[in-house]
Amino acid sequence: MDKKTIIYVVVAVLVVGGLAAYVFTNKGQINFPGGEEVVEEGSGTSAVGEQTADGTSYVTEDGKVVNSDGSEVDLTVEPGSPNAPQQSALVTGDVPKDAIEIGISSTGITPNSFEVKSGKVVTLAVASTDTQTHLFKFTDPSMAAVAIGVGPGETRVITFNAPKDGTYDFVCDVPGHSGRGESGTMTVK
Ligand SMILES: [Cu+2]
Repeated sequence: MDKKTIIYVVVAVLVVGGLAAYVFTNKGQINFPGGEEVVEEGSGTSAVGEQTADGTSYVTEDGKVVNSDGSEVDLTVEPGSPNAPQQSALVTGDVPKDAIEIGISSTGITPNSFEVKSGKVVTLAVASTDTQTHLFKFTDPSMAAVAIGVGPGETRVITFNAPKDGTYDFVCDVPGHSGRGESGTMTVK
């Protein structure tokens, strides 16, 4: 090989090698359409926040309970309506670690009083601890949306921001149940 041929070979190797390196490096940077953010439905997290249990409303990073569109839940609307805090699916394993556990049976609601801080995220895990269906709800219209229905032995969860300071009575709304002692009071300070 003369000098000229050697130069051609060296240049050719550099060009091919450079091209290969370029293709190889860019392979890992291909942007797939719509691949910026993956939101798995029912996974407990979304762009707006995290669920305390499967099916509940979301809690934002700054501690606001919101719906999937990011708007704050309304505690005065019909329970189960789109703007209400949503009750969870049936809880079969552990309840969320910060939940206040409330058991309802024909002998009453346990505990029948608890205290929370105004504005703070409150998670109630309501269970029927006997063989009956129970319906936990607050009597004050300002808390009308916070309600949970549970069949025999079932547990469900609901999460909301505690209302303004005051005392809020709750009952089991199944006819005849509050009269036999299924009632209690939430104190907000
Ligand atoms: Cu009841």
